[in-house]
Amino acid sequence: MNKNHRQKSFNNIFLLLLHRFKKGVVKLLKYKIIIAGAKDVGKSSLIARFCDNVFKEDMKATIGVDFKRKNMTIKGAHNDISLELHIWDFAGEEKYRTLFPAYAHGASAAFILFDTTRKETLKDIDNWVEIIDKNANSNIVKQVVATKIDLKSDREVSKDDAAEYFKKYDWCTEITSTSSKTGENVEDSFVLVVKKIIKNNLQTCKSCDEIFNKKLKNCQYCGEKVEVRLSPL
Ligand SMILES: Nc1nc2c(ncn2[C@@H]2O[C@H](COP(=O)(O)OP(=O)(O)O)[C@@H](O)[C@H]2O)c(=O)[nH]1
Ligand SMILES: [Mg+2]
Repeated sequence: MNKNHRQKSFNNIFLLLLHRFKKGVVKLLKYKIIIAGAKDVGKSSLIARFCDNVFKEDMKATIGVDFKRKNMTIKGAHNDISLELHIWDFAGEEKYRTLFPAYAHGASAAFILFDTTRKETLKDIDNWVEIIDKNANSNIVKQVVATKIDLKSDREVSKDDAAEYFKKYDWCTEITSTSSKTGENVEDSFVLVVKKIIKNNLQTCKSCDEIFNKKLKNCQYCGEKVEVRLSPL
């Protein structure tokens, strides 16, 4: 064995050990999530509650586009699955509408918000769904969120009204209801959506248990051919 060969074998053994050592340890996968909905429905407040666990009565209006990062770990069947979420906030104002397509581009999930205290905010949703369907990944997760449920006496849209309005969308099987003020159901809504992102985008290798992109036909870690796609959850 010459020096080069020895070095190569050493490198391979090192990589193998590194891979063994890393098994079961989380990998960071990055996904873009957008928050859509009319002005003042509570987009920025939902992000602030989820990312920083804060709520402001006098939340400043978003100008153009804003962006936050948040790491999240979901317990999978074999591994913990760690994700870095890139959460994009948007000003719901008409004057920024030309930016919508670029905003939706490359997103893996969209939260689509309406305000339970203002019936007219439902109408904006149809506009958003059209923009998202035209510009985002075809397997994007779309999640309708009913906001501000702490304002019980101001409520204009009941659960039944919302279910009736959204039944035209076959993807809309469940609507989540949140309060960014109390924090009710905020984290759970993100967990729900992130699990759907995982199901849509990732698979587990039956041979080495590693998690990798669903589009691949062979495991990117051990090379095993994919016969049946296994969900990481
Ligand atoms: N009571 C209550 N107020 C909320 C809630 N979410 C947002 N708000 C208020 O609604 C207003 C608009 O919220 P904001 O997040 O700026 O809406 P955006 O324009 O969609 O980003 C602000 O005054 C917030 O404090 C909520 O869950 N409960
Ligand atoms: Mg905002």
